[in-house]
Amino acid sequence: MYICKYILDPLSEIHKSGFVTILGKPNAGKSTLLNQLLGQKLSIITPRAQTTRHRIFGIDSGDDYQIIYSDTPGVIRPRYKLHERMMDSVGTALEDADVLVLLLSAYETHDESSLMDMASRFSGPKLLLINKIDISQPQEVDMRMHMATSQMTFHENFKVSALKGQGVAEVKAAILSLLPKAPPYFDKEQVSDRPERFFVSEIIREKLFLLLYEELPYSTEVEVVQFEEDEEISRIHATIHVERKSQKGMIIGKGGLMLKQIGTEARRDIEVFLGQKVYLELFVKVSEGWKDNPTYLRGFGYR
Ligand SMILES: Nc1nc2c(ncn2[C@@H]2O[C@H](COP(=O)(O)OP(=O)(O)OP(=O)(O)O)[C@@H](O)[C@H]2O)c(=O)[nH]1
Ligand SMILES: [Mg+2]
Repeated sequence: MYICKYILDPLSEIHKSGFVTILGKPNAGKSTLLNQLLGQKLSIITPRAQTTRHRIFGIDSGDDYQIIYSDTPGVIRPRYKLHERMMDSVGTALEDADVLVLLLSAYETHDESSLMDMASRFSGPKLLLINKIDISQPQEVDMRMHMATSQMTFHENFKVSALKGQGVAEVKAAILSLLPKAPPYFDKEQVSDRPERFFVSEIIREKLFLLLYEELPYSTEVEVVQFEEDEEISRIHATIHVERKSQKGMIIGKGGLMLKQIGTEARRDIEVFLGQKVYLELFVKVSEGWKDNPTYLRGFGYR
């Protein structure tokens, strides 16, 4: 997505705005960091890798600033067209960025060579965050920091716990100091570029990732097919797409129990998100091989 940057107006003399991309491997804590920076739950979070599949704007506005964060999918080597689309969205988020936040987990180890290559190609200011310090050995944290700083130059380095919020205020202060002078790009009340129905589908997907076993969540996609809001209640119909027929029964579960649990837990969170009562109906549909099918992927919002 190309974002047209505003022509400066007199306001921009005192107002700062910019795009900040959070980059890292799956599970590093990018979505946790975004939510912590925003002070609200926008992105879904699960202990499983590859939870985030889309670039998501999280917008933090103050009187004289607007920070537009991009949460991004974790950097992986693509195995399906789905992954290719996910990595394309990471590439675009890097192209648009004024500031890059590179988030490395001190707790897990990955092959980070492609991630470090991407980060080193970014020519703007970079912040290095070593995350999960609450559960990591100090030597491990220092080693990760040394490994990254020996490969490229960062404007500033931080040791953080995105989960506990440790060090996050300092990161925001550093971001504010690096933002260019510009007027706001979005309405100051806006928290994301995505509509409510996108977050509704994400909440359902979060429950699939939390409740389903092994590789099954990776075969699922959620599509909100009907979303009607009135003053009293939101009526939502969503389809859970699976790749193969055999997976359909596993999602529905014995006596429909699994689907019921997914629905109950999702509805509870959607009610909190929308601030009103929700009637949620879930269907399961086989969309053979959707992860490698451009038509399905387009329909699910992967461009
Ligand atoms: N202990 C601890 N756990 C964390 C911290 N940050 C994130 N986590 C946990 O790490 C897991 C992954 O967090 P996410 O925020 O979903 O990670 P992500 O980088 O967005 O992952 P993908 O979307 O898969 O790329 C979750 O179980 C989080 O609760 C942290 O600072 N400390
Ligand atoms: Mg994420």
